[in-house]
Amino acid sequence: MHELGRLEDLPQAYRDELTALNLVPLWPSLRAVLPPGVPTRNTQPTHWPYQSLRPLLMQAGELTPMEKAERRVLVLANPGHGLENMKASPAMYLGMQLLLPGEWAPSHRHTPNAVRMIVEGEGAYTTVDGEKCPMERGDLILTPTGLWHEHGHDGTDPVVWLDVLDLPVIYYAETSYAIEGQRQEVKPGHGEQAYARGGVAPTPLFVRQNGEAGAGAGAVASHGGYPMLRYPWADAKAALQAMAADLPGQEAIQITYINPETGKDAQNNLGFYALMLRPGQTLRLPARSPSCVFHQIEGGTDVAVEGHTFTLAEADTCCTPGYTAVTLTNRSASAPAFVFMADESPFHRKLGVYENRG
Ligand code: 1HN
Repeated sequence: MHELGRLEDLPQAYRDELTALNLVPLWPSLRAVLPPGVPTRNTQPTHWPYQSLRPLLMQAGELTPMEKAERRVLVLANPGHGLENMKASPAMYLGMQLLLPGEWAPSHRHTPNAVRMIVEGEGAYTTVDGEKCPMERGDLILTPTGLWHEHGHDGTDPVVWLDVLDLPVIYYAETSYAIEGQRQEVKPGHGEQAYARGGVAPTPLFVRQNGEAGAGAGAVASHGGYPMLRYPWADAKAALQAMAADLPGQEAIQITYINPETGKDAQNNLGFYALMLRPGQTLRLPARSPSCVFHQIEGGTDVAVEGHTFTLAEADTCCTPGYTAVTLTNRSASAPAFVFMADESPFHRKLGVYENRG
């Protein structure tokens, strides 16, 4: 690719005239916005060890009462995007949130889509669109766009969870806003009960036709098209273990968190997955366009990317840029490792730019 003209090559008077009319010449910037072969990525491989951030999060619990925080969160910010921009990657926001016993995070709803991955503690719950979801280690709880949500804590010890939001892209599109609300009335019914067994779905007296979604027709709340809000870790782990036992020759033991009525990704813009690495296993993930986030649920994993190797201990989180292969190695020779993953695949597919380069 040959070099194009620079801004400095143009007479200052001409540049001033352009500026005065809100005009910009393309050619000095063309190569920057369309680099050859692979995009420029600001996302730096970044590791957030839980043991180093936890004391600071607990300190936030002493320094800042809930009334002054609303959501008491330390944001996991990627230095490549500028810490103040609160991005782990172009489309992903990550935060570690602390709720202390007896505290309550008031009800609101907003345009960004959120999920919580529960990291530590017992006794807290989040109520989403009237469904009370208990929070236990490893559970994934959805807060899809527009649904009311609030958090409470009836237990005795601090509860911490990882928030994953598509906030950067919703904010970029100038579509991010919130509405404050009243405490929700809890309604009966739990999606994780109605959809607890694979291959069968609730059917309110033959309302369901072949291939037609039935949720919302009475037996279970549809929550605006998101009938399953809580994905218990016990069930996800059991699915991974059953698959590993059933297919001893299969390399990748991975599940996708899906909407059980549509079979599609559980949420609009971000994809959520869990992986099991057999004892001692090394698994190479292909170079794909989306950035990824890895969070260690159980065990320990080495994450190798672009010459860095992050040693993930339990509750550690890291992120990797797109278009880059990632190699995961279970550090234990005797126990499996379980990793939660989030990525930008649904967003890339919607944009029509999703790539798997192998
Ligand atoms: C939010 O609503 C929560 O509800 C957590 O717990 C983090 C970050 C940005 C915007 C909204 C919550 C958030 C958030």
